[in-house]
Amino acid sequence: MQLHRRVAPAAVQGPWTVDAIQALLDKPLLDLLFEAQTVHRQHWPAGDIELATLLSVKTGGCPENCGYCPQSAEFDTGVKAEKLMSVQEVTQAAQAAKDAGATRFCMGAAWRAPKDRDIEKMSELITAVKDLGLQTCATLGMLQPHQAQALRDAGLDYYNHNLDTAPEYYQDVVSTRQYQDRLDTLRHVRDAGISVCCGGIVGMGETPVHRAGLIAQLANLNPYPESVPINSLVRVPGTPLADSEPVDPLDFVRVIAVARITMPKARVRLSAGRQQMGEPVQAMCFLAGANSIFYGDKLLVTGNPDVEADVQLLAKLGLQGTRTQGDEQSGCCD
Ligand code: SAM
Ligand code: DTB
Ligand code: SF4
Repeated sequence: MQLHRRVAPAAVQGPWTVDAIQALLDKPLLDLLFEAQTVHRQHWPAGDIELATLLSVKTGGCPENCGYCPQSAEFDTGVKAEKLMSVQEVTQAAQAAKDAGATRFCMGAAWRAPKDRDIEKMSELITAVKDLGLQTCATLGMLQPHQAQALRDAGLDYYNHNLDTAPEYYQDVVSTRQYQDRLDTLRHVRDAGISVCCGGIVGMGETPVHRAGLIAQLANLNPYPESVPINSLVRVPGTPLADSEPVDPLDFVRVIAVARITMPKARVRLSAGRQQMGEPVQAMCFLAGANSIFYGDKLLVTGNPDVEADVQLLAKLGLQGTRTQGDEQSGCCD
């Protein structure tokens, strides 16, 4: 007969080996959830959730070939290339997001790497959104150091640039750039004094070791990201990954839990894929330590639960949109 024993949370510190992360992923699920929730409550107020709204400000026609992405010009997904949105259009969307309760507004552009004139136009958008009293985030592809500095000067709070998977699986997913390109941009963003939003995707045919490898990369960034979006692949017809095996929801929950344990002060965001998840799985993700969601009827080009459904879900779970300006309450990433 097995004796009952107390499950103490592991000491939370890096650097993390892939093996140590794999061992966390392999724990009995309820032990893992208990540990993640314990770490969560040591670092974050219970019941607090960040609501971040996304807007695709420049859609489609991207020259990269990321196998998951409906916006690549290489794949026939029905997404049409559009021009960069105007300041007025973006401000209107940002004000609506704020009125609905969002505190962070993230602007996405389907670029491989913006040109300097794109940075100038993005700077106008960022300043306009910041002036509404929202936290600003942008995801525009690879940046050079002077471009990161210009975005910071315009008022950019966060830059989203995902590592997406483990280094050894990356070339199976995208061949038009290298993992090191991603790491270089993350360094430029950090050096410019912009907070880092960096995560990945689960469900692209990766193995559990690749999942551990992704978390190790994220947790060993020094410092680790202030925001960690964990996406469940949205399988878009026409993309090379459209027929990927759907991820077991409990395995997705495990990834959230391990992100929470290894990056205790990060906002761990339950990101793409919520529409396919259902309320019980989302509730388990929050139990595992997720404390942020994308909030609004659309992600970039695919759907997201509508605002009414999310308001109801949060009420059922006793979660409240954060009223603070973000992560400063806990002083992220010692
Ligand atoms: N073009 C920029 C780049 O790739 O860095 C920014 C936009 S890109 C759409 C931002 C992130 O969205 C990707 O890194 C990926 O993690 C996520 N993403 C894109 N398509 C997705 C999908 N079908 N399912 C889940 N996440 C996705
Ligand atoms: C992130 O990690 N997920 C968001 C955001 N950062 C930019 C994007 C999800 C995209 C899902 C598919 C789409 O709508 O294009
Ligand atoms: Fe382009 Fe970004 Fe989509 Fe890759 S993920 S194809 S870089 S928009």
